[in-house]
Amino acid sequence: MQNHVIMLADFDYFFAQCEELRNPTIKDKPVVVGVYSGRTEDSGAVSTSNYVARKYGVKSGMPLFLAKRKLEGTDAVFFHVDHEYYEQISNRIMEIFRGYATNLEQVSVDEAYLDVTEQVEGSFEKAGEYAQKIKADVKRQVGISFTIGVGPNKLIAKIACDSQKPDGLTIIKPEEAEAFLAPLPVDRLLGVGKKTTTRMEQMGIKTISDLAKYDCQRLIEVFGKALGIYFHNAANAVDNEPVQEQGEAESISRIGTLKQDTRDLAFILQKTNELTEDIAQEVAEKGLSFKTVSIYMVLTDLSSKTRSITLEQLAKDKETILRNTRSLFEKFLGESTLEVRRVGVKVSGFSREEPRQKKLTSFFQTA
Ligand code: TTP
Ligand code: CA
Repeated sequence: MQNHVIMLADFDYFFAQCEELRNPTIKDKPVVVGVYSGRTEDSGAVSTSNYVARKYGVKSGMPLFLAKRKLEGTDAVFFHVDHEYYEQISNRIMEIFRGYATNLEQVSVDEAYLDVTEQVEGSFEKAGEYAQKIKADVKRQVGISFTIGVGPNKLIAKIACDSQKPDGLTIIKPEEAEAFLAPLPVDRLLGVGKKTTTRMEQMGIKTISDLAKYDCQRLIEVFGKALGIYFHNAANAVDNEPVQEQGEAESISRIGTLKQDTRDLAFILQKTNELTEDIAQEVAEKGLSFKTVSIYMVLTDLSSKTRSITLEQLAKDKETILRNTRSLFEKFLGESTLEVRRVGVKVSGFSREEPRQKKLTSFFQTA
C-alpha cells in the first residue's frame, strides 16, 4: 500500500504578518495586533504579535496595557484586528494550495491540511522539495511566509509543524513517526487538555511513549470507549482521518461592548440590533437559512453566559433574529441580578439555498 503524504501549513504570526505586508516599513519593529474593547484607549487583549515583539515577552491573550509596558521605549506599532483583510489574504493562499493538493482541508483562517500523496507519488523525499515549491510560490504571489509539517497522517503533520516555527519545514517519515512522538509530553496531542494531562499524570503517563505502552482496555475504562481508543491510536502514531473539505461555517456571530454596564433591556437591545444588522446582511449574502438564535453576554463579574432558542422552522430574516434576541434577553434579565458588560448575537444550524462560497466565520472569536 502506498504511503499517504499529508502536509499541514500554518501561516507565521499571521495577523501581524498581514499588517507587515501592507506596511512594509514596520517589518523590523515590534508589531502587535490587538482586539480593543473600546472602553478606554488601551483596554483589550493581544491577538497576536510578530517575533520581534515576542522577544520582549508579548504573547497572544495578554492585556494590551501589559504588552505596551513590555514594549516601552521601543518603536513598537499597534494595530486593531482587521478580520476581513486577513480573510482575503487567507483565501488567496488557500486558492493557491488548491492547485497543489488533491484534497484541501482548511481548519482555520491560518491553517490547512493538504493531501499531496499523488503529487509526490508517496515519496517523502519529493515532499520536501514540493513543500519548498509551495512556500516559494505563495511567497512570490502573496508575500506571506508559513510553516509546513509533513507526515504520513494529519496527526503527525500537525505535531511536525508545531515543532519548528516560523518559516519552518519539518518532515517526519512513516518509519520515524513513533520515535518522533515518543519523548513529547502528552498534551501535544489534540484533545489532551489540562484535565486529561492531570488525570494521565496520576496514572503515571507523562510522555506520548508512556501513553503508547499503556493498556488500551484500561484507557477505555478511564476515558470511555471513543477517547480511550483515540488516545491509544494517536500515541502509536495511528490516525486514519482523511483530509477533507470542511462544510459550512457553523455559525455567524457578532459581539460588542456596551458603553456602560447595564440591566436596561432597551439599552442592550440598541447594541444587539446593530449587531443583528450585520449578521442579517451576512446571512443574506451567503444565502443561508438558520434554525437557532443565541445570545451571549459577559457580566460585570466577567462570567459569560449563552442562551439559545431553536426555531420551529428555518428562517432567514432579520425580524426573526430581533424578536428572539429580545425574548432571550428579557428572560435572562429576569433570571440574573448582575449587570451586563458585553453582548453577542449568533445564528446557527444553517441550511443553504445557493451555491457555497468560502468564508471563515468564527464563533464569538473576540477577546
Ligand atoms: P496562531 O497560529 O496560534 O498564531 P500566529 O499565527 O499568530 O503565530 P505562529 O503560528 O507563528 O505561532 O494563531 C493564528 C491567528 O489567530 C493569529 O495570527 C491571531 C489569531 N489569534 C487570536 O486572535 N488570539 C489568540 O489567542 C491566538 C493564539 C491567535
Ligand atoms: Ca499561525
